[in-house]
Amino acid sequence: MICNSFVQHMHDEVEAGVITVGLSAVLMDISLAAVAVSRIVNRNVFDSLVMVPETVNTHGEKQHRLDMKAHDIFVSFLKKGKRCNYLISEECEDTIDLHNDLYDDSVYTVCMDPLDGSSNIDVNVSVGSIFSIYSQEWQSKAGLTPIKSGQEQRVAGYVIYGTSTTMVITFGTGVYGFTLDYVTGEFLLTHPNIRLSKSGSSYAINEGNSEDFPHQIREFLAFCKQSDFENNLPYKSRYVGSMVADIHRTLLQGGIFLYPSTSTHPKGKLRLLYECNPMAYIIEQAGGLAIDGMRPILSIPVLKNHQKVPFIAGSYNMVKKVLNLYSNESINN
Ligand code: P6P
Repeated sequence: MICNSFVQHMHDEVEAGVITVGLSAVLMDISLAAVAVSRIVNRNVFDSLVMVPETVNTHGEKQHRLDMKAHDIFVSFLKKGKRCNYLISEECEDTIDLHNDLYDDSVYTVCMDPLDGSSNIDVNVSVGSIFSIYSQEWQSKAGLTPIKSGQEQRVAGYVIYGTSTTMVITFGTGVYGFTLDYVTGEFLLTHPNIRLSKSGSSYAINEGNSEDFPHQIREFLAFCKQSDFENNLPYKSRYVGSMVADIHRTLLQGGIFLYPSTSTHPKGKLRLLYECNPMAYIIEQAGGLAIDGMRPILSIPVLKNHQKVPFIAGSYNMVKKVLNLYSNESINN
């Protein structure tokens, strides 16, 4: 079977008017950077013998050298591509200005987690890069129009560095998966139309935080664990602890992923701009739901770069059940 290449797919989307030349150029830069990151992640098993956490990121989390290396690789490719004007990265407190005057047709802002789940690298568990692209109007007087919500995303995607390197992406017309051919260095279209089943049979959550979960989440988990074989219960518990890996499994096999508020993370742990919004856009484009408990993730107002939100996403019927638990609560109060 001849698989369409990512490059060919970009040309097709530009010709179809789904994305602009500028957006396709930013995407090409991201895909080239992802090939480079894939190489250092897969080689890392040797480096990790000498790797020491050198700094902490904006959230006080130890930064492995690989976090920073991945960040630097994406910055380098986006800078050379001259199409990305602003970059919001998990690894940097402030917005990075890559502005140049070469192109003035639109202003592209990329929000990204260059290497999510990096604490799993040393134990050979899949990690990933997550990204979102916004094209904003440049108002010379007011400066860059701030991102209002995830509904403004033009493109969202992630790259999972696992047994194979796969890039999953949406432009708002469905969800596609491209797998890296290590011989040619090309991403090939391997998943032409990813659809999320309405129901699934697994749930992903860090149950170590169970005592701190909101009672709606505890109620939902009790439902998941019931012995009711006629209704496909109990569900299987599947948790990697690497968001990209947990979401990729949920997307392909169905199920639900939850990172609710806890005592250590009262607003949740996952970041809205470069983890929750892109994953929510992909999940919804594949036919699923993504909420913070009460609200669609994509509707949550963006207040700051590293804002955290509770995140519950996956198969429509399963997430809807959690939403109903929160909604009934608000009706009864
Ligand atoms: P916990 C990885 O550190 C990460 O940011 C996500 O990739 C993952 O879903 C989550 O944190 C895991 O957090 O508290 O379960 O270890």
